[in-house]
Amino acid sequence: MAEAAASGWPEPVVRVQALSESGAATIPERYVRPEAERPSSAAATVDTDGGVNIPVVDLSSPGSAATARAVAEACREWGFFQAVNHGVPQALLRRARGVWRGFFHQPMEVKQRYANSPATYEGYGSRLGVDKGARLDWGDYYFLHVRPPHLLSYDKWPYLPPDLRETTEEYSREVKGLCERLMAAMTTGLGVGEGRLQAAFGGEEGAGVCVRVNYYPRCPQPELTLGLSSHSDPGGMTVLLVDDRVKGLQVRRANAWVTVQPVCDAFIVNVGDQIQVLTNAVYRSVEHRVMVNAADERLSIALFYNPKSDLPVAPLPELVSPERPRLYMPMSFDEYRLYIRRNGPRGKSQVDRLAQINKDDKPAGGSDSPLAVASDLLRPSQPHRHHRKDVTDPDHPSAIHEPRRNTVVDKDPRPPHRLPRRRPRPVVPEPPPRYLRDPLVALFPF
Ligand SMILES: O=C(O)CCC(=O)C(=O)O
Repeated sequence: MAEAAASGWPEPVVRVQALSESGAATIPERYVRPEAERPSSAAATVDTDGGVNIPVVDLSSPGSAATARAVAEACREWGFFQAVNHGVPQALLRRARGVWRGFFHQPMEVKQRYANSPATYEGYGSRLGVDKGARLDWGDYYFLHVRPPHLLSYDKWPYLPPDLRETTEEYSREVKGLCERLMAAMTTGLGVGEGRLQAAFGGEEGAGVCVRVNYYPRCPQPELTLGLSSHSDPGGMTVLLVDDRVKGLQVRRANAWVTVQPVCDAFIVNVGDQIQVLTNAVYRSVEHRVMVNAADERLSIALFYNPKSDLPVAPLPELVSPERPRLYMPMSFDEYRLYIRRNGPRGKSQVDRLAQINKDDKPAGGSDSPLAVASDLLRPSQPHRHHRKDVTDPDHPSAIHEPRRNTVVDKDPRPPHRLPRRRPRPVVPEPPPRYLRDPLVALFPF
């Protein structure tokens, strides 16, 4: 316990791989999901054997109008697609999978040298979030930063297997290049000026890159648990390399979960919350989750491509119109991550909640600065006073275009001359934003 407390976790960390290798026939209670969240629940599962799958997009001519159209359609309709002919060498994909499988197959004491803590999340981990007694996912992971350069620290990268660092570096460089090509295609597909999305990320140099390698050991009761709970990705875009042989990823489609059938050596690309905000919800981040199974372990490598963390992110003005009003306040990725960390992964409710807040009145104090919104949003365990509890339905975007509600003053039945006068508010200097004081936020594992 002393060891766990020193590492910053609220309780001793249990490696899922160790549970799996113990040979127990049942999983501990903490991994059992509530009935409605289980893979076996009544929510329909559409298996790809039935022919439904996320779109497949050929990137062999990444700069062409046809590619831009296909990428845009997939981002609008699904928020997900599989990219083939993406330009990242197959041999590198196999090496990347190989070195990381090699890492997880080392003896536990070797991996434990890289045990992570919630202070940075970098390293070998088995849980996301620090809520004591939280329900846990059936998976271990390795998280590391690649960009910006000041966050890269090779001593947090495993030095065994011997070619892991070099391979991971090459892999991240290549996939970052792919992200830049995808950003260009997404921008053309939106019909906005060249480079607009990339500029909103702080340019190619400003964008952040981090990698999470997910390792899902075999599970004796896969019908009761999840490898990764349902979530949308908070960052910009995710490029995921999955296991070719073992299925597991499920994508939300209306009220069903579509099990993705991986195409050999393709990447799975998905829109994150930041691109949803920038595009004023033209492109949509979509909930997904991971199933585990009893027969096979599974490994996936997620590269998260994020906006520069202190830039305000807001809908591009050219995507805002009277017919499609601005859905989101400006908020930096740092502020947003802090919000997520406080609230924990909750499907898609966070980004939809931001839209709701913008639709309602401005925060108390009359300011619509990002900090005012963020600090109001982030106040722990106090619902936003302007926020309706119901979240918008991600599958019915028109639901988020209702007219603004009237303010309390507008509803006052008395004639205008009898309205009480508002006293000017005293000017109180703002304290430094909480996210700047919180050592965890800049390093949350996305
Ligand atoms: O392992 C997978 O297929 C998905 C991983 C994922 O969603 C993530 O790392 O955010």
